[in-house]
This record gives sequence, C-alpha cells and structure tokens, in this order.
Amino acid sequence: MKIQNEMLKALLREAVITVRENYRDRIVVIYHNDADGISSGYILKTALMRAGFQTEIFCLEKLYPEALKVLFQKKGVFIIGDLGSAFTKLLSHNNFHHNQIIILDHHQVLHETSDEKILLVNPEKCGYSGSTDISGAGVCYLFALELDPDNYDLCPIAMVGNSELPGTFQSLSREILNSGIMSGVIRDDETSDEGSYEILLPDKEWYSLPEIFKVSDTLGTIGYYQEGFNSGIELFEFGYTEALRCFYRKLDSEKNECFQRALACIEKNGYKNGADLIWFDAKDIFAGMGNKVIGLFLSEWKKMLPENLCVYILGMMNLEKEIPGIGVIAHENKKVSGRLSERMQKMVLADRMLPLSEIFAKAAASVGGFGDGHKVASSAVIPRNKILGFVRFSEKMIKDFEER
Ligand SMILES: [Mn+2]
Repeated sequence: MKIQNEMLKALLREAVITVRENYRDRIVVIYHNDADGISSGYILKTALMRAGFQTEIFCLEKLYPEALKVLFQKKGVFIIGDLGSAFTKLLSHNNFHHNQIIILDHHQVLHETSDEKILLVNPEKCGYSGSTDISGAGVCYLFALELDPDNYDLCPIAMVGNSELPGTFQSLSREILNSGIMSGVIRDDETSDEGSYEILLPDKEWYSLPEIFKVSDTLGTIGYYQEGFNSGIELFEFGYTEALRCFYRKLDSEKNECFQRALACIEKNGYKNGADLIWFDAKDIFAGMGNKVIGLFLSEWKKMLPENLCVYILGMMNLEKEIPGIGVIAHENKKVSGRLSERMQKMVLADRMLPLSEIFAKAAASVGGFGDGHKVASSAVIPRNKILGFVRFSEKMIKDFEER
C-alpha cells in the first residue's frame, strides 16, 4: 500500500527511526481496550516482535495518571496505540524518566505538544479525519508497514479497528481495505450484504469482519475487569475458538441484563433535563464492566428517544477502583459518556453546534477531571461529586456557542 500524503509518510518514517534510535532493551506498548485498541495492541506487539524488539504490553481504558505513574517507572520506548492524542500534557507531566513516547492515534488533537520526547503520529495533523477516515489500528498498521512491508498480513486486524468508523470505509481505511483484498487476506462476504467482508486470521480460517469486530469489542470493554483484552489478543492470534465463543456469550448476556435494568430505572425514575442536554446517572448498575458500557448503553437509549429531540445525551457510571494489570488506585471517579440525538448530530457535523470532544475536554478540566473523544462521541473521567459542575459547565459552553 502506497500512502500519497507526504506529511503522513514523513511522520511514519520518523516514528520508525525514533524507535530504532531510542531502543535499548524494551518497548512498552500501551493500548486501548476496545476493538480498535486491542487491534492496535496486537498489530504493535506482532510487528515489533517480528522486527526483533522486546515488548511488554499493557491495556488501559483511560490514561489514568495513577496508571501512568506506575508504567513510567519502567524505562524504555513507550508506544501508545489508539489513545493519547488529547493527553500529551498529562504524559509529559508523568514522564519523569524522560522516556521516548510515540503516540499512534486518531482521536482529536486538541493542542500540538512542544515536548521533544513525544512524537504524535495522528492523521488529523495531515488533513485526514480521525472520526471518519482511519482508526487507531489503521495508524498502527501503517506504522507496521513502515517497519516492514511484510507486515501486510496484519491488514485484517487493521480492518477490525477500522470497523469502529461510521458508515462505509472511505479515505485511508478504504485504501487499507483495498490493499487487503489485493493481497488476498480480505474478501467479499458472499453470504451477506454488499460491502460486507471476511478476514483471514492467523489460524488460516475466514471470519466475518463485523462479527470479529463485535466480539473483540465486547471481550475488551465489557470484559475489561475479567482481563478480556487478553482474550481479544488471543482471538487475533488463534481465531474464534469455542472457549472464546463461550466467554463472549456470557459477557453479552450480562451486558443485556444490565441494559434492561438501566432502561427500567429510566422508565421508573426518568432522566434529567438540562438546556440542550439530557443525562442519566447509572451509578453502580454496570459495576464489574469496563466503562465503555455506558457509551454503548447511550447508543441503545438514543434509539428509544423521540425523533425530534435535538440534544446532547450524557450518561454516567461509577468507576471501579482497580486497574487490571496495574493495581488498585485510590480514586472516587465517575465516567461520563456523551452521544448526540440524530438532529443534534447533523448540527454538530455541519459545525453549527459544538463538537462533544471540545465540551468534554473543557468541562472535565473545569472540575479536575479529563476528557476527550470525537465530534459525535466523547468520554471523560471526573470526581464522583462533580457531576453537576460538569453538566453546568457543558450547558454554559453550549449556550455561549449559540449566542456567539
Ligand atoms: Mn479508536
């Protein structure tokens, strides 16, 4: 696959050179826990191992400062896949050994970093959209190709990550797809609708791309506190085994039960109405599940809301005190997730209303938390007792924007 964009090409080349020049005895890979993140982690681990680098991999659902403090005690090159773009300040601040950090990501870049120890590889800097053109795994795959063109067999995994993009594949994700079809690791799914694909995994079996996306996402997010991200890596390494099918079905039914409980709670107690936004605090309904579950729930809830509603939709849940693979951290935090009703989504995409990513980053910072995301879907971590502050700040930002 040939990348036409000179700037992106140069960034990828710089990333590979930076790894080679700074490598001593290990590379620490940090990856996100959803389908795109696990795809990123698998691609990085595999490509780096093939190139002869020692790697250690860690899955994080958020760049918690407490987790970064533990991880940065290690010395080495750090590569962060599918998260980090909005958090270069936080990374600089916790990087006390001055390790070299390379971010391979597609989330919105809020400000360019001046820290020379951080290399931010994000196609958004090169004129692409991280919301529609390429995923984190897509970026990791382009990096893997730059490391060695023989890594083209990782293309199916890049497409698992790209499957989180809305609509049909376009731009860079389309080019990755086409190159996979050309090299025979991706094919049309003849049993399904137009635009549906099958991918070849290392067990030499063909699988439905949407199915592998859905399964890896559930393993990593719903199963986060049961180390489902390791099962996700296993899925890419050994295929969709009977044991993984069992685990997936268990997680999926647990999730559905909790969705029913949350919807029943809204039915009974209602939800909160603000100016241009509505919100629901699920509290401990999703205890034991990774925090993406609240975003998934919002997407379900959104489908049931009246069609003419034009609002930002917020959902909250309490966060666990444990970070798998890191340990227990002393925090009393909430996860806030944001989505848009259909009408509001049209407004935001036409730049007639504020993108969620901007609201979440600023509103979270205003109450001592942190947030990021994409225009139409975002998340934040804030102190438990700061929900109202977060909501009020968001409302004020929206109002100021409308009155500008
Ligand atoms: Mn992603």
